[in-house]
Amino acid sequence: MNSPAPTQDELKAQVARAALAYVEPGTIIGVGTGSTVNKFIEALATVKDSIRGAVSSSVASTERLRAIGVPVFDCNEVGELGVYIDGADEIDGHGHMIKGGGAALTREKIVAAQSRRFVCIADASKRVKVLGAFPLPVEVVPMATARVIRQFSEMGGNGVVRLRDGAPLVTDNGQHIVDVTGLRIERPHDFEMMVSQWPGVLTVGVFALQRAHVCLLGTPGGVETLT
Ligand code: ABF
Repeated sequence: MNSPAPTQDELKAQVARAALAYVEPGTIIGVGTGSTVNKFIEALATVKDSIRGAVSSSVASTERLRAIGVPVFDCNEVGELGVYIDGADEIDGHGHMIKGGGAALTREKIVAAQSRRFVCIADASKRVKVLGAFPLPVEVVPMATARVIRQFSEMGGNGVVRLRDGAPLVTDNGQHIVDVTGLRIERPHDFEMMVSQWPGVLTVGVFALQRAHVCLLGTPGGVETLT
């Protein structure tokens, strides 16, 4: 009798373990945010003494890293990192991603930019042909949210301010998140460059400039390595 198909949680754990192969001994690694990354941090605990430490992309990941005894460094204390391990909400065939479902997109993009190789870990549900089905997160200075929402509506997008407990979510950087539905992002690089220029936009959750160089995709048939 065939074994049952792996759950999404098992697929996440699968790719999280596979990502350990990209962790170079004696180095400081970049660590992202989200449930798949949480599985990676759990797996990292088994090799934590082999690395010097980590640079984290969120308060949440910092707490988890410290809980397993991994020293956490500030971006400004370290030079270029060898590898950045992070999840995604969507990833296309070129390594372009939508990120920010976990509201950590700004620090994720900063750490990714300081890393030589971005290894994305995701279950197969994240793989898309064209970005945009997932509501695009955009981190915005609060005074600019209404204007940014109007700009997205001019391109057919529908932006709403992300709430937590009935009030606007406040990010680790003290800003708000606008989630935009109704977009079909066929030219991610151009889209990222355009929206990043809008006054009040801190970070748009399209990662094309900081695309993934390697994607470890968890599938029922095992881990697919896409480069
Ligand atoms: C994080 O990973 C976010 O940018 C992205 O939203 C999230 C994906 O979350 P999960 O791994 O929980 O699906 O880097």
